Order: sequence, then structure tokens, then C-alpha cells
Amino acid sequence: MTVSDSNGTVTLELPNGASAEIKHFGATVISWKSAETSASKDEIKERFFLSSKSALDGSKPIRGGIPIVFPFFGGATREEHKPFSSHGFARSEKWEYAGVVSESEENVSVRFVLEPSAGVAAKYDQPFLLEYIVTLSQYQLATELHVTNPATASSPLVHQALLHNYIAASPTSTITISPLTNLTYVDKANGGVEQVESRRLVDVKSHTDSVYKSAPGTYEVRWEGEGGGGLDIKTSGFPDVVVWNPHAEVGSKIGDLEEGGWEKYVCVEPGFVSSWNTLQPGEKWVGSQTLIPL
Ligand code: TA6
Repeated sequence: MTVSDSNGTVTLELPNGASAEIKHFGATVISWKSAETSASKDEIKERFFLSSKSALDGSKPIRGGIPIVFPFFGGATREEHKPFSSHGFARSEKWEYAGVVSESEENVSVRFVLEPSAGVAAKYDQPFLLEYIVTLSQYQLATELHVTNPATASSPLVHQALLHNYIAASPTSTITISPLTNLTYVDKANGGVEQVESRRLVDVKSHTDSVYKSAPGTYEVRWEGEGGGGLDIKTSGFPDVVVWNPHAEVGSKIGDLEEGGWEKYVCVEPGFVSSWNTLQPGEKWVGSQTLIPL
């Protein structure tokens, strides 16, 4: 097991070849390489999409991997969030790397911390403490977001949070996500109307931007054809899940998304986004996910 921290990137490596890279900027995981759980298919593969046009120098949020969305999802609607651009500031701040939490031949955990920087504090008077624990295991990756309200006076922290996973998967025409049947979702790709999901397997054959409420917390993402495969996502603390693929119609207008990039991933994003979480002083909320390749 090795852990290195250089040029703003923490790299984790295990003896079986699994690895992960996390930028201090946004605490964004930008790479996770792992074999499948099955011993018969032990090829080490990259599991995340990272746009070749993404800025990695801290000038813009990273387009790929797992950007962290906090304290709000989408555009700001609450007054205190209005100074910030979409999905909030956590993905655009430099986090402190707080070191190794635990390590063995089979897994390694590291911790990142974000407290209000001078830039954030100038626009947002709410105290907060974010901790992010990334655990690389031989055949899975787990990430855990802790949100604490460290205030001592009566000042509630009202927030949302989401892990914006860009899962490497293609071709887009064969990707399915389940089980989402019978869930209510906000169909942002169609004017934000509320729908009830009737499909057993949700596909992303056209522009998809759906916010599923009261979701089950465990998801199966599958794709077929050459390079076919899958990923299971097990979550806790996140009541919602977002499925997003922009296709060419929207993707071609995203400046830092490489040409044809929308054919190479699907975003399946556990979140606390369809309502607000309120933390009283001293309270903490934890949202976590484990990604398991098949
Ligand atoms: O999570 C889906 C979404 O909110 C989409 O609406 C979408 O445009 C996307 O995230 C990417 O947002 P970004 O701000 O990173 O361009």
C-alpha cells in the first residue's frame, strides 16, 4: 500500500493494482482504477470519466470523477447561496489533506477537510465543517461526506449535498439504471415536470436529467457490448439520486466537456437534494457511497 501527496494530488495504490487519485481542489476523486470483483475478470480498468478538456489547475470545477456538491444542488434558490455559482462552492475550494485514517494490504482510507476559507466566509456567514473520507479497497471504492454545524450559538446550517459520480460507461445507448420504478422524479430535461417512473430499467438514450426522490439507496448501473460491464452503488444518508447524461444537444454546449464525451459516461449521483437538511449547532450529517464494479 502506498500513499503519496504531490502536486496537489493524493494518490492511493494497493498491491493488487487498484489505485485512486484525489485532487486537493474540490477533494475531487479524478481516477479510480480497479479490477472487477470476479476473479475470472481481473483486468484493472479506469472506472471514472474525466474530460480531457477539464481544467485541473483549480480555475474551474473538475469535469469528471466525483465532484462534491455542497451546500446546494443546481442553481441557488436560498438567499445565502446566491453569491455562489451552480452546485455551490465545495467543488471549487482547495481542501486540506488531513492524512491517512487507516491502512492495510487490502484497503487504505484518507481524509480531507474543508472549513470556510476567507473567500467563502466573505460571502457566507454560516460556519460549517466538511470532512471527506475516501477508502480504496481491492475491489471497491467508498466515499463518505460528513457535514457538521460547528456553531455554538443558535445558528442552523441548512444544506444539500450530492456526490456527482461520472461513471465511465459506453455506449450510452445500452446503459441502464435500476431499480427506480414507481419513484417520483423531477424531469429537468423536460421543463422540470414531475413524473412517475414506469420503466423497470431506466436508460439514457436521449438527454436525461432526472432527480428521483425517496430512492432506494442501492443502484445497479449496467451497459452492454464491447467493454460492457456494470457498477453497483450502495449508499446511506442520501434520500435521492440523480441520473444525468447531456447527449450532444446539451453536451456540445458544455465548454469543458470533450467532443463526444457524453458517449463515454453516465452520471448516477446520490444526493440530499429534493429537500433541505437542517443541522442545529453541534449536529452532524453523514452521506456515504460504496462503488462496486462488476
Ligand atoms: O446533476 C445533474 C446536473 O445538475 C445537470 O443539470 C447538469 O447540467 C450537471 O449537473 C452538470 O452541472 P455543471 O455545473 O457541472 O455543469
